[in-house]
Amino acid sequence: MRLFFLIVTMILSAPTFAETKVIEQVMDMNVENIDKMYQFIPDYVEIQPGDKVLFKGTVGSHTAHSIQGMLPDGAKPIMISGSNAQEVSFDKPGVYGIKCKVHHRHGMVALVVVGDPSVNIVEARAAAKKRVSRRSQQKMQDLLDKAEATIQ
Ligand SMILES: [Cu+2]
Repeated sequence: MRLFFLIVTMILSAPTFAETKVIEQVMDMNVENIDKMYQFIPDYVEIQPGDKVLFKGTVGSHTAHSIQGMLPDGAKPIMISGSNAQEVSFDKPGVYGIKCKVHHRHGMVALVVVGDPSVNIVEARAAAKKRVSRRSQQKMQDLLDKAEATIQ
């Protein structure tokens, strides 16, 4: 019984640690449709300000770059290339559009939602229409719809 209370006390007093989610860049040459060949998996994550995303597999011609206009004001653009694993901290709330510079024309885009997406979702949607390639457009708008649905 004493041990039980000790454990409960430990759990209750544990500080809440920032979370790290993983986004992996995947290339699958066995699919028939080129739009499924290059992907960020998952292509949508929700985190809280202060949490991190570990970008894995940004090697070869893969990159992970912010899409211009698709990040909150004052946030540092993401620019990763030639790194097997790189962690990025997301401190400012809002939505962050991410693309692989080489394969975004085959739908290689992702969306990171940090806390409240309403901060910049209208601006991000407008920027996506201009900055996201034609073949990634529907996918990015779907990801933005998903983020928008979480707004209370
Ligand atoms: Cu790529």
